[in-house]
This record gives sequence, C-alpha cells and structure tokens, in this order.
Amino acid sequence: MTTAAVTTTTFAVEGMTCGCCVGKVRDKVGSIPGVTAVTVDLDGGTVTVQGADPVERGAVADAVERAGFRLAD
Ligand SMILES: [Cu+2]
Repeated sequence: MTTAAVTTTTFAVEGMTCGCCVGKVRDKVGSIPGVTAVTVDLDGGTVTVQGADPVERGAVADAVERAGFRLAD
C-alpha cells in the first residue's frame, strides 16, 4: 500500500516587509523541485513548505536568498 505522505516544514525568514516580499519568496521557494505548496506568513516571518519528501533546509535557504532574503538561524 502506498500512502501519499505530505511533509510540511516551516522556516523562519528574515527581512520580509510587504506583500511583494511574500510573492518573491513564494515564487522562488515554489520552484524548488519536489515542493508542492508554499505558504508565506508575513506577520510571523515564516515560510511553510510542503512536499512529498522533506525539503532540505539548504535548498530553501538558497531559494530564499535568490528572492533577496535569508533564513533566520
Ligand atoms: Cu516587499
């Protein structure tokens, strides 16, 4: 039997200030292979990534940096 497991991981992002920041982060993180859904919380400063397999922090960090931000430590 195969179960369609979904893994959800939340990362803290520094520097997002408005809706355009949210859009940039969502676009870049959403383009990571294997990512099926991205939720960005501007007030909380987090990005929540959903995929069939756990998404590596390094891949998310790269994508967030390409969007112009960085993950909080
Ligand atoms: Cu912005």
